[in-house]
Amino acid sequence: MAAAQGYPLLCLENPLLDIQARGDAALLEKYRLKENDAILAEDQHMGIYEDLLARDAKLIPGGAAQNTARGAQYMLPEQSVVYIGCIGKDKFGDILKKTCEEAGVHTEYRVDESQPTGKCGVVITGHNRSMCTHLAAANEYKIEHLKQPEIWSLVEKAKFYYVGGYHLTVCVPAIIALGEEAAAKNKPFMLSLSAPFIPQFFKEQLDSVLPYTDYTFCNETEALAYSESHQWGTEDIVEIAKKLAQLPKQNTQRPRVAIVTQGTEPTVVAIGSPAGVIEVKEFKVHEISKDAINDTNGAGDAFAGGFCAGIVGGKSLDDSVDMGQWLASKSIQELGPSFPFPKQTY
Ligand code: 26A
Repeated sequence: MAAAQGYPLLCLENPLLDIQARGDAALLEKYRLKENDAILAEDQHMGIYEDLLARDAKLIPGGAAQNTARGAQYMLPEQSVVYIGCIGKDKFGDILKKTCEEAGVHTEYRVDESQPTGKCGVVITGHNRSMCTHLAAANEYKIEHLKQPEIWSLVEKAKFYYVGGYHLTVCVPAIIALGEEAAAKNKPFMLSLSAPFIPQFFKEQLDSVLPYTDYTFCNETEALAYSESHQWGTEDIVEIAKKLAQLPKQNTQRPRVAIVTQGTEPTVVAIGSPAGVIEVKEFKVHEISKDAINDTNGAGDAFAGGFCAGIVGGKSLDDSVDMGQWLASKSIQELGPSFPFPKQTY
């Protein structure tokens, strides 16, 4: 049962189960994967899930924004986060629902009867991860599902929104509906660019939702892909962050904040202003020893989760970035996009 008062943070994207195993150059080569990337699976990739299972793959709840939702809830008071997306009627879907429940994230899944729950093959090589996603049921989320009265009432009750950019491959109208609601009521709307292929191949879709974003997250490769696809003629991360912060905005009551994470390099934050003056800040990451790293799958999602927890909790921008970096450092010490249990406090 949905809490009558709703949930402050509403997240939307693609619920996926990660099938994650250590791989090698031969496995990457077989499916023509880069060592650090995310792609949508085509017919020639469908064998990868069996190959990963043959390598003793672990089944780990994933889906980028679902990881962020669990991460934000990890640092917030109970009943703070609701997550929506589409799963199939199967065991994988049940695993996702249970994991969210255990993490205290309320889910409002649409259950598709015809397609299986989406899955993401994750090939770990060293500190890199290559992801190959078969969306299946996750691709069946439609605007009418969001507009169902019991779901839309949660949208109206929410005070903050986080959408994974990966959803731009699924249902742009749902993202825009959330963006409109956020802008009309001056509620913060946050979006991650998710992967280089989004600015490369879903450029129009991305550009149709960017005006709604108050907080825009990306990592350095996504920032570079955005700059390249928009022919900005720069590979300078600070310049790109500044230009992202300055892009047109629907809600003019808030400046846009563009946040670029860069692995172990400092996080660059550019804060726009109506007068066009851009402030840039850099934040060092929370260092941990290389030996303590388990895998980096989900590090960016964890950063966004900690950051969202800060913003939802009324913390300053600087504190929110620090919370993001804290949660990312915790997540990479776990297997996949997970967080330490018993719970650690910030
Ligand atoms: C549409 N695509 C490609 C995707 C994803 C995705 N989540 C949603 N949509 N491809 C990979 N992921 C998730 O990213 C997380 C790591 O950041 C994986 O499920 C993984 O948990």
